[in-house]
Amino acid sequence: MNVRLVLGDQLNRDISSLDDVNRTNDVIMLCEVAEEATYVKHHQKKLVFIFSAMRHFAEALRTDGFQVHYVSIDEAGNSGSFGSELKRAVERYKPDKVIVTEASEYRVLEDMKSWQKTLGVMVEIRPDKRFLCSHKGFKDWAKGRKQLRMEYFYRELRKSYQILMDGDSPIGGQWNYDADNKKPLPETVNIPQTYRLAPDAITQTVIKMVSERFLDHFGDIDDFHYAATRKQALDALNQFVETRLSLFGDYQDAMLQNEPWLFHSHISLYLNCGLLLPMDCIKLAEEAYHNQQAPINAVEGFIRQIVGWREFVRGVYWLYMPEYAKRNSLDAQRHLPEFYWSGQTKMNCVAQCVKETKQQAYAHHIQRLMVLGNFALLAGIHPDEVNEWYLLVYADAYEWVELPNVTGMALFADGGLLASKPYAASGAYINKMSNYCKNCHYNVKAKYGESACPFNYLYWHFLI
Ligand code: FAD
Ligand code: DLZ
Ligand code: SF4
Repeated sequence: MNVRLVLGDQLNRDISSLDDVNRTNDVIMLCEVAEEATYVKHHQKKLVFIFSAMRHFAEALRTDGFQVHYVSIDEAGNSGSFGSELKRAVERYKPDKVIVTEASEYRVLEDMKSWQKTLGVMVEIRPDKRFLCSHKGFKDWAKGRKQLRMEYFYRELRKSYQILMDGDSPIGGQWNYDADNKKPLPETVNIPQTYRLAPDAITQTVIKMVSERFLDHFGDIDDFHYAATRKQALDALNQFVETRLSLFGDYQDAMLQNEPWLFHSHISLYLNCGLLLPMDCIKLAEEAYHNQQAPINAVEGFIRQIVGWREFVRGVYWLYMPEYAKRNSLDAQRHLPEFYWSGQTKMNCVAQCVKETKQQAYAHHIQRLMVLGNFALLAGIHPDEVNEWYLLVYADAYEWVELPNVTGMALFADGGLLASKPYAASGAYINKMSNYCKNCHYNVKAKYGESACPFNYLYWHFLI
């Protein structure tokens, strides 16, 4: 018999560790462990989401007749780490083999590689098939290139998977419609609701446990409304395609006070923990284009995020780790200001983005990049402190995707491996793309003096 360990971000029946699972002989193991919950103090909503999704996944496996060994975090005897929990399971089941899918993060994969020796049983580590590009595929693509640019990588994947293609040419005649995707959002536009699901009994139990046990972690726990199963995540994806995809492109970069969700998909947390697969999203979006439900700039824009950026940042992460995590090419040395936790700042844009992050464990891309990331870049905050913040505050954050986005895209701390230039901007950009400045203590037009917008003088200081 085999013990098959499924990690909290591998919650999919097509995960390679379950490929040849045997209902009678094998045991599928999931464990909630203190080490994962606290190595950074994850947002309370993120913990509720992961533990609830893990418990729902285990229940679905049991209903399907699999033998499941589930260790909850509050179970007596829980030893607190993947390695020590596996040790207990190996002592109990005496398996021929432990089978796992490679961890998505360097830290955990390194740990996995030591298990065969420490457990004294064969540990088979299988590749993660959930991405469109394998580690080797990315390495081969990157080999010999002077610069790695997402756009060229994205085109290759579109061609090889025939996504939005008409033979060898991109549908619509252009590879990229980004120039059409930078519209500010008029305050009169009707914004559809995001997906909302009332917590069921499993989620309610988890909410209670997290609120008692992880009280000192950042974030609001009330009003939890995320999906916890694959079916629910597919419902959330469908709702996006039906109600928001058509305007996703137009308003992708827009920000509006008290409107955290806008026309984004809000599915990254599901994709990153396995409830959704990239092809689920790509197929539905392509269908929406062919059924004339959504225009090409929206569909291409959405697909580029998943086929382009998501795969590209993973490739960069695995190509350059572990050295990548130490990069600080601009020698940024300041500490992260307290207002990243409290939201107490007179800069309205920052206060709004921190408030929404605290409430939802979510902020959309431009809030993360051009407000919170931009400030950290301009103010010269040390990448370690910025990375820790991003890794713990967002429900979709795992190091493989968080680190390149922060160190590479937001902070330019990798010296240009991921992005061609720093995403540095003054208050004028934030004013163009949002209505935050209207309600701000500072004057976005002023460049110096008491009332000047801090983004303005920090921007000029940064350039100098
Ligand atoms: P949408 O805007 O609807 O985009 C659709 C999907 O495309 C997303 O669900 C996501 O899977 C993918 N995607 C879009 N942009 C990126 C990107 N740059 N990198 C990887 N995938 C992308 N994304 C994470 O999943 N986890 C993170 O920890 C994370 N940290 C970030 C930190 C910074 C500083 C920045 C600038 C971006 C970060 N992103 C991260 C990327 C992006 O902001 C989120 O994926 C997105 O906001 C999630 O919301 P959504 O599902 O509504 O995305
Ligand atoms: C994010 C997370 C958290 C908070 N807790 C657990 C856990 O208790 N058990 C588990 O299997 N996975 C958890 N995860 C997801 C893991 O951090 C993720 O699978 C690894 O980081 C992948 O490298
Ligand atoms: Fe942000 Fe400056 Fe606008 Fe205030 S004035 S909201 S600080 S960009």
